[in-house]
Amino acid sequence: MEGTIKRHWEYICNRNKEKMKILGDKNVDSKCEDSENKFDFSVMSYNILSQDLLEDNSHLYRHCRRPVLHWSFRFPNILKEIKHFDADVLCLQEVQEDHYGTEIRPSLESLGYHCEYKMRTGRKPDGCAICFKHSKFSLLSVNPVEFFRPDVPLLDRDNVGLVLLLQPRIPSTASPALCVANTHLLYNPRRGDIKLTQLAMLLAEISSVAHQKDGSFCPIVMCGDFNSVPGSPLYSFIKEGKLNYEGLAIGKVSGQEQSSRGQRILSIPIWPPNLGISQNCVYEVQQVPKVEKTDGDPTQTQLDKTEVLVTPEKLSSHLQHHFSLSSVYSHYFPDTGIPEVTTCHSRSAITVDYIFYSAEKEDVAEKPGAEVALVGGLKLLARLSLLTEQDLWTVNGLPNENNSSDHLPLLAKFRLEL
Ligand code: KL2
Repeated sequence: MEGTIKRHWEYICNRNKEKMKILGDKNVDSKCEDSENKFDFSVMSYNILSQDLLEDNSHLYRHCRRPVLHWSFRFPNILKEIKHFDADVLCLQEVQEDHYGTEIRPSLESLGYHCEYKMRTGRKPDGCAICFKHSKFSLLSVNPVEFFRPDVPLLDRDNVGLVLLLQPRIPSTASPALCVANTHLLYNPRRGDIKLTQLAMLLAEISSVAHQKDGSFCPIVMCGDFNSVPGSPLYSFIKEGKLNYEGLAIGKVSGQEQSSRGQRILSIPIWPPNLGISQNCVYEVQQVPKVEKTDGDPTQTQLDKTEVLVTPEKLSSHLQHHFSLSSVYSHYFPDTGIPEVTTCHSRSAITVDYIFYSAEKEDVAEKPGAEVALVGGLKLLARLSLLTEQDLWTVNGLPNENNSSDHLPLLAKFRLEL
């Protein structure tokens, strides 16, 4: 019998417990640990492998026993997994529209989820869904992002993102909102130029959605299949908040492929000005800021929202973003250095899926020089361990009898301290 493969919860020890205690002594009493002052929630990111894509790329699944590839076999397994892990927020990719309407959405609704969906543009009828437990959150806004732009020749691909603003349901305490983003970036390993631009568009939308009245950002969780590997320039850009892409070959951006022979290097800038997104990954607004009346408070002269003044673009090969994002996973097993994998089929076994989050300040390493804005922080409490490629081949790779996608679900438990 084909075995199931054990994944366990890794509880993240709090390196800063002592620091927290001191803070706690000063600011709050021991009630710090009480439920009134924190909001815990869990997030799953899962590429569920759309049946159309499975059939279009059937050469990737020749190692699989035929019956495990049928949707009628796969969906009950996927649903069982979702039900078992019972995450408060689901970020699903490769959600096929017909299956979403007839099975996925109704099933998730009966499990207590509210579901939002953004279908890819063009002919491929799959997309990204974000579903959340009614009991944990209410919906503040739904913000779909289309990466296809008829006026920007570079952006001729049909990938999408979805950004929700959620209000944690907390009795009698004010809580900031939570911004949850989900995406599935372009697969094509050679087109790092498009992938980076898609990412910049998602970050711009997150900036605009997560932006709060006081100029800071609410806590952010950004999930998805980024079709980029750990340590790649695209990945480093997310984590570091900056990237100098001078001289970088477009096929090197995502790290999926080794050879960059004969490849173009990224142009400077990567995307044209008419996209309306700055090199800092925020929306540009083609207007001068309103200067406050003469008696105005000087701090009020800042621009509304995340709008920035359009200055003549310096031809600089530097990208930035304003968030300080950490990855739930560390991508290598600490004892052996063996890579974790999130997807495994006959062509590759790599990490391409991530849960990024805005970590609370104590968790963030000092980043001198980085222009990081004030972002609401989350504490990572736990994650569901990933597996090695070798682990997965002991159960015949993916999909198999029990794991019905070619990706594994990623899961994290977070705490929002109030
Ligand atoms: O890598 V993925 O699988 O995140 O699991 O994202 C894409 C690929 C997904 C959506 O485009 O379809 C898969 N070779 C391998 N996989 C492909 C190919 C391809 N040529 N085209 C699409 N996908």
